[in-house]
Amino acid sequence: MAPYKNMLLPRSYVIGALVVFILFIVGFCIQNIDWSQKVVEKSIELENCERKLLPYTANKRKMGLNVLTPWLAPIIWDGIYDMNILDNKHNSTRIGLFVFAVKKYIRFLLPFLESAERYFMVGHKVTYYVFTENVNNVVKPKVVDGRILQLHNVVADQRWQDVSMRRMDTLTIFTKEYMRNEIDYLVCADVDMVFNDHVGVEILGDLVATLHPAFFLSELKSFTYEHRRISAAYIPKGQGDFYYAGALYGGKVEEIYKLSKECQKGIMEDKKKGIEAVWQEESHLNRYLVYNKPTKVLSPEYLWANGLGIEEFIKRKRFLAVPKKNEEVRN
Ligand code: 4GW
Ligand code: MN
Repeated sequence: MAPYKNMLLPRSYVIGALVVFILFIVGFCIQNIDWSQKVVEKSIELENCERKLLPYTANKRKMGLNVLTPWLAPIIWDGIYDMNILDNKHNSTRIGLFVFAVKKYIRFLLPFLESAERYFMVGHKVTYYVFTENVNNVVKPKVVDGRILQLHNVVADQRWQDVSMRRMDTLTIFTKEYMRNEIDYLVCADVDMVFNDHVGVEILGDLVATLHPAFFLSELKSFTYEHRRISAAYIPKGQGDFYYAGALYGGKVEEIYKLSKECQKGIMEDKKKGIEAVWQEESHLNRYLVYNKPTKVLSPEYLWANGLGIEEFIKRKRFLAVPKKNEEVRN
């Protein structure tokens, strides 16, 4: 055995030297590759793609254009799902749509509901949960068979910020028990919107949030999170993934119960201190979603406002803000 052992030593030297030599050559080649040229080539390659590569900023592709979050939740863009499969999967799913139309915002309700009849969860079991301060004044739309319109009374708060935030309190109450017997998923929306294209069961998930149209191409540092430590909505600088909108989110009833309970708790804690988060319940929602990651994220196709975001990437404007004049809506 001894002679073999002696022979192995020089052979491993030779192999070692070879490896070093190869690494040297590879290193030399890599050094000579023009990486910026590679990016250009990739862009040309992708020229015929529907969503082109954005110019690189700090060498990072814009997060909002991805189809997966870093924690592997899908980001829903047109074309990434198969409607037939999903419609079949959800053939007995019951879906709720929660909306507030208080004071002057009652004017948005009819167009909102009529457009929902046309585009929202068509062919599925839908219950509308409408909250207003005077249910007798509501002009009801014609609702297709299998869909239910429920009108509920709610206090009309004086300050608009409180009207908007009251949605969290109301959600807590209704998702705790009442809604559990009636629906599987709940979608919560602003009323100053119209459905403008298909919005179906592809948006359903345990916990679903929507990318805010003004921030889906922005860097983390420009998100308008609540950064004051004193607020319950506080998000430390450098933390967070996306800036989500308060105008559309949803999930399983149990998940919306947990979400609204936590946000409502934060709103009340702030009130006791005499403060209010910078974007009211949207700030609390964003904080919740930093620590409870959504299982599905909706692209801004599902929440668009003309003139607010960069349109280049938006193929379908499915849920569209209705332009409003201050004097028409201010209470
Ligand atoms: C300013 O005078 C107001 S009034 C701001 C909100 C107001 C308001 C909001 C209201 O008087 N009645 C009302 O039902 N809301 C609800 O809160 C409604 O569902 C509305 O879509 C939601 C959020 O308010 P917003 O749509 O005005 O918020 P942004 O401007 O962020 O879309
Ligand atoms: Mn709105």
